Amino acid sequence: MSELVVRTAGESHGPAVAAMVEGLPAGLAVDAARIDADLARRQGGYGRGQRQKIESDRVEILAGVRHGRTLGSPVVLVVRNRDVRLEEAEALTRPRPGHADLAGALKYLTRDCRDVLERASARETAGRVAAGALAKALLAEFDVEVLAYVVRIGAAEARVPEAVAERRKHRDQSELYSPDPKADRAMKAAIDEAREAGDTLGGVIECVATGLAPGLGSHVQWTRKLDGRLARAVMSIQAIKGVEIGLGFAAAAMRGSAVHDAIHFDAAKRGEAALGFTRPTNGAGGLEGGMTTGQPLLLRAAMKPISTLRRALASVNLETKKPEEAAYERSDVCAVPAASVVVEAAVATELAGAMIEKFGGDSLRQMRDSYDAWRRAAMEL
Ligand code: EPS
Repeated sequence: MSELVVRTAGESHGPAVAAMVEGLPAGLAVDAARIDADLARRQGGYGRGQRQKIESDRVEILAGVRHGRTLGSPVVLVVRNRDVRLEEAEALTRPRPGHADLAGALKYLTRDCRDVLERASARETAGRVAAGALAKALLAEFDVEVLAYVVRIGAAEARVPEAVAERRKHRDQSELYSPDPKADRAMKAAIDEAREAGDTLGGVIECVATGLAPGLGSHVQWTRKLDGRLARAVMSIQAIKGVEIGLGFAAAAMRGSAVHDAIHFDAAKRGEAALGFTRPTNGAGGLEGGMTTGQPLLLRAAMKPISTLRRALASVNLETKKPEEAAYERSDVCAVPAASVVVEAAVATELAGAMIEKFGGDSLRQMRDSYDAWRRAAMEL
């Protein structure tokens, strides 16, 4: 079975962040400018701190690509850091509640939390976003589009337009990466207030993927269920504390008749992703039995407020074991917009993996033939 594997490496203030992407078919066009555009978006968004004024993330492609196309061998992507000071940086001995500091120090038997926080830092997500751009390029070959945007910052909520194209248009013009221009002012105000109070703010990200063939993922083994795999990919993003698909938690308070999506058939829609099967609602968020239904995939992620607080919480000095305030390091006030770019990359990576598992071959040509053959057979059902 073909498999897509993405791994990252690198410390926040080390020389670079890297990603290795193994399992892409040969022949996929790789456009460094497209990767850089996502890297730039990840660096942006209202609420970011001083670090992003230092960095200017650009991808270097070190392996797996020739004449602008993948070779089928592992692709290695590198983003060099500018703020390199891993060796000189001071020890951090007053763990920040909410960061990986204390759990990591105890795990690795050290009093210097820096040994842990440098890798735990969300800087790592530059690697996931670079890899995700390749996944999006593969999905685009099959008319699959993945889009993530910010629907909540603190108490400020966005209204999500019906049309995905409208969501994209507004998101691309918004400093908050929100799909609702009317929400931006309240979101910005909430971030400004948190900043002034020496505090931080979280929010909610929504991700939609359209054009997915039905039957991606699998019901046969829990490790292969696509909902579980998406949840893992998104939950593992720094500061994400909740993931829901479709109605998610709201479904728990509703009756089955209001939750599940009736099935209809419309021969005029035979050529669409869902092969003519239509649903008046999408409470399932495009997944049933761990497989795609052909409806848009809809996922939401809850991000907690960043744990580095200028008005620090109580902590303990690991050297003295005496109470002291947690360390304060330069950080962001709100990184929900940036995290939305990471969610988009993580979802795209899982979906590209599911496509490769079902249709993959050594080359993109072979993958396309396999996809077309499956569609033809499904239409004959
Ligand atoms: C982070 C702290 C900040 C963030 C960083 C994540 O970095 P610094 O300590 O250098 O100011 O800016 O995120 C990034 C560097 C990035 O590129 O996303 C943390 O402690 O997790």
